[in-house]
Amino acid sequence: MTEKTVHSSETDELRAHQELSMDSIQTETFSRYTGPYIAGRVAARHRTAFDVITENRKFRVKTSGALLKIGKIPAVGDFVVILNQPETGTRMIVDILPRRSILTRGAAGEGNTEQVIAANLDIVFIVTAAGSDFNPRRLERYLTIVHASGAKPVIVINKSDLAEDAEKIAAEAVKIAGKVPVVTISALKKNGLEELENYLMPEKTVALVGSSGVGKSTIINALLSEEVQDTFDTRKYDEKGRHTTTVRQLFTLPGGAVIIDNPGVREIQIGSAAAGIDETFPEIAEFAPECRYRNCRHTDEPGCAVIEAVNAGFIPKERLESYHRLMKESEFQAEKEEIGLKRIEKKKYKWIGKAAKRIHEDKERCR
Ligand SMILES: Nc1nc2c(ncn2[C@@H]2O[C@H](COP(=O)(O)OP(=O)(O)OP(=O)(O)O)[C@@H](O)[C@H]2O)c(=O)[nH]1
Ligand SMILES: [Mg+2]
Ligand SMILES: [Zn+2]
Repeated sequence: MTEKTVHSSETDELRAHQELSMDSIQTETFSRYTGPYIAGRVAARHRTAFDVITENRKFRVKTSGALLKIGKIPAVGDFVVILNQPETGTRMIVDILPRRSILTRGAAGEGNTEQVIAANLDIVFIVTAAGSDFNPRRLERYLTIVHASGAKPVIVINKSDLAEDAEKIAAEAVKIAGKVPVVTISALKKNGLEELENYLMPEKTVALVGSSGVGKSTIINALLSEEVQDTFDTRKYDEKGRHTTTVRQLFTLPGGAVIIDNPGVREIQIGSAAAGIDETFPEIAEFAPECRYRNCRHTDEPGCAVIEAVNAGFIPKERLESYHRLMKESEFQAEKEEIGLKRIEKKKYKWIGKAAKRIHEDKERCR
């Protein structure tokens, strides 16, 4: 049988800067597979197929029905196992190796499913631009989802060349950053890139997130010293991005780090990332143990140490307000998810009930 009949539509040569870098943990997990299997990493996701980079090729493949049935959908950054049997025309993803982190956000609009941004990240650059994009409240949202993901956030303030007061903006970011590093750069002028390189260690995976037009793809091009990603001139219009990057893409930097470019998003929902909220508001977490009630919500409870700290000027009022907003949002999301699950359960029982009735009727008829 020829290569053409294989179910993966493309057998590309690897795109520049997309060689596979498996980390040692994944290599070990994969070594349990013997037979016609190959390991790879998901470099891009298309509507129904995935680009997977393997040791020396890139394949466009689908996932097995069995994997879909159990609701396992590969994400960019996932290490996957491909069943590769060219002789029978089979080439598909049959397993996803355990993830060490997963970055998700709440879906915009009505749906109540979380959207996976990427998997197996070590560090996430939360990119903002000095100028009108800068917004501490939005940064808090990003910090929440990154803290909840298991990866470490770094706040990157890009376009320092455009702002006279880049220092002042950085100071604003530091105020809400807690222990999270804040780096100021200009990707266009290639200023401060060496500070980013501190985080781009071999075998580490870094993803860039942030609004459209803040310069994520420009940063990738600057780090690769090559125009691998399209960028779009925001200045010609209104400083707002044009959603230039539409597909998540993974690249390997010369030093061995893997970097993932993401499409910019208009608004960032935190989903049910409650786990990340405490870490995003360390000053609130610090006073909370002093509250009279253990499950104090810091709204109007007597003996609330957090409210006292706000009144005494230790915690800015906006921070507590933002905390409340995010808590409410994550609780709402959790509730929605629970209702969704219950509905599915209900449907399932209804179906089982119907099936049982049918069997019973069949039996009656056979008598
Ligand atoms: N002045 C200045 N412009 C920059 C800098 N970095 C990026 N830009 C410009 O900002 C515009 C948008 O950059 P992109 O890299 O396309 O932004 P993006 O974040 O990838 O946007 P999406 O793909 O839409 O999410 C381009 O015109 C870049 O040249 C910078 O440091 N300084
Ligand atoms: Mg882009
Ligand atoms: Zn309290």
